[in-house]
Amino acid sequence: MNPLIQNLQDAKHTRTPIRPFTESLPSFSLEEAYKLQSTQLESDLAQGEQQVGYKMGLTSRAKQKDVGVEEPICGYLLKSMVRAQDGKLRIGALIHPRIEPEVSVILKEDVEGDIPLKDLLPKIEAILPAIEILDSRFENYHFKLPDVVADNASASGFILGKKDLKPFVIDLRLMGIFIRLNAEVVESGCPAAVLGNPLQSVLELLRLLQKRQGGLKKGMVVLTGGITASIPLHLNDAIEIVWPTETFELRVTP
Ligand code: OOG
Ligand code: MG
Repeated sequence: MNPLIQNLQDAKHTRTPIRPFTESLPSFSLEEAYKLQSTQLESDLAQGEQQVGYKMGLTSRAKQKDVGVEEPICGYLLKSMVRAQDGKLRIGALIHPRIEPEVSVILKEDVEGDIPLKDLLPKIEAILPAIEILDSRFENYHFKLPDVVADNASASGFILGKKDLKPFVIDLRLMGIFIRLNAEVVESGCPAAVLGNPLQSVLELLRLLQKRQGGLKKGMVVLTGGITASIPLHLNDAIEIVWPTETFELRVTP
């Protein structure tokens, strides 16, 4: 196995974060990083995993400032990353998890290429509020662009909401949200923070995938990127993420 992939897997399984690759390999490039990401996806699939979609990352200023990286990236989502909305956020197997509110888009048809928004709209099955659970395999979330791409954009898990926002698509950009952590409001924002409109993030993903002769398949989920800065999780934290249409209430457990 590629030694960098081995390092990432060891970090995950031993819950011990590692130093960014670019520290010892300054020439490690974004292109190599995406190749490494594809190799990991292939090996996950070979081990019986199923790909359920893609995630976009670093699509808002808040998130770019979070980690000091200024360009959108993508990663893949596996079936094993799906978490039920059962009121619990289990972090026992994770290194240093964080969560962030996102808009997710579910597709009802295959779609690919550099297309305008009006061509994407009829291919959307649903738009659901979502929570992404991040768990960088790098110490303190310190990394450069190629590191985080090789680490599948810090992907660890996600929870999908229940109420379709598609009927509100005109106002999607303005659907304000806030986050309460242990009864205190710690973040607020609206989906416009993501590239002006989170649906633009899907178009950006399609352009990124086109470079690798790929596209999106019917039924796939796209996480469009964190709307606010992410929130580090600690045992017993009580978290509420409030959307106009639904509230996620979560307790952090082992
Ligand atoms: C990188 C992943 C970024 C987002 O939504 O911007 C991301 C990180 O913050 O560790 O998922
Ligand atoms: Mg995210």
